[in-house]
Amino acid sequence: MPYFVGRPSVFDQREFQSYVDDIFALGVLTNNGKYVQLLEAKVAEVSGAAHVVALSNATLALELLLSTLPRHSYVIAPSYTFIATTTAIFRAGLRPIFVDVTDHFKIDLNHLRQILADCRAKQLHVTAIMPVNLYGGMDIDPALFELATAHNLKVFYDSAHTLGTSCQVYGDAEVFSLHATKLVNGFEGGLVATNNAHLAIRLRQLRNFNYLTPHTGPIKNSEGEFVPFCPADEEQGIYSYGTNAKLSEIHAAMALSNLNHIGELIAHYKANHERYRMLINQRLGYEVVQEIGPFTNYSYVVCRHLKRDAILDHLKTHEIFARKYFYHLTHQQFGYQPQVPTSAQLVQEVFCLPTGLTIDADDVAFIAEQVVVALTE
Ligand code: T4K
Repeated sequence: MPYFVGRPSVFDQREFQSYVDDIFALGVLTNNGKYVQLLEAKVAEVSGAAHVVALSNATLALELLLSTLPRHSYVIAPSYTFIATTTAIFRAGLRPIFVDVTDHFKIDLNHLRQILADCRAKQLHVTAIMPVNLYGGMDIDPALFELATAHNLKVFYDSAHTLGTSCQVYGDAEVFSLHATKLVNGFEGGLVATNNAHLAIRLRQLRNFNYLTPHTGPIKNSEGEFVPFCPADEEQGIYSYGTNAKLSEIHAAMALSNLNHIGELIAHYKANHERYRMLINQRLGYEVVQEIGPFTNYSYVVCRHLKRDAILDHLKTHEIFARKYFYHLTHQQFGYQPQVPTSAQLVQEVFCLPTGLTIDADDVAFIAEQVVVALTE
């Protein structure tokens, strides 16, 4: 049987089916229905966020979040990420500056300091840092926040991989993905988690064509000033252009039925991760399967080896479809040439092994054995 990295995890199909029956009985299929609201409340509970806004996918969630920044300003983000991160910056009308990452996939703070100094010297209008919490692990070095505060920058996290990793929201906002290949599968879907009420209301409008609805009414910002995006007389007015980034009820129901079991999900992924580490690293005597912690949801089994491509070729002969996440540095697709040597090395060496609810201990043993064979024969 073939083994895939992204085979969706569905915790309890019957629970999902009961939600689907309820949705049809209610007759509300989209536009902020019961299951979108239940999902937002559950994510708020799990992530510790005061406000959660559900959207149709994480790429649009990132784009709309970034669109709240001044147009044409600069955002500092890693190039070593999925193309969605960089695409969202451009589509929001912003300009990226690419920062290198460490061997542990976190922003290289020395490079970040250098970039900030350069930007200051050139008087570039930088408005945000967007760290990417890759592979289930969090990039939460206090020095990162100190730099952001010192330069008056927002910190917007691309946390597409990390729902369930932390029960606290870091930075100004975090964006989670509910794509079918993620730990919490909603077929598709994205979430913005934030403690900023104003930002949450803004995103609720943007996801719904920028309509002003009764519950988004006139509000004040943290300085107590009136925020002038609501026409004085009309609840149904449109502030300016928005888009349709709403999550449907079916997607929300799927995500909720999985999120209800987040503890069991993480336990399963963790057991797979630990077994892989034991069967590969201990056998070989060096680290192929990477440690992502201390804060992780174990959703990706990330490996690193100079012989990556040969390993993948061997695995394929046994119908094991490991993935190179990520193969291209995203800046290349937009014609940039930053100096990011560690990122350039990582894309040559990193690969991910199958995990998730469809992969059990016996599968892990078989796949691990093939990795060891590829490296020893
Ligand atoms: N930021 C970061 C850092 C991200 O990694 C992502 C997405 C985003 C932002 C944006 O999130 P979303 O807008 O997607 O919510 C996947 C996902 O499409 C994407 O969500 C994910 N990251 C990215 C890393 O990977 P592929 O290219 O792996 O998909 P695909 O179709 O090749 O599927 C992978 C494997 O999974 C296949 O070999 C078969 C298996 N599979 C997949 C699906 C969807 C199944 O067995 N069943 C399925 O339904 O993109």
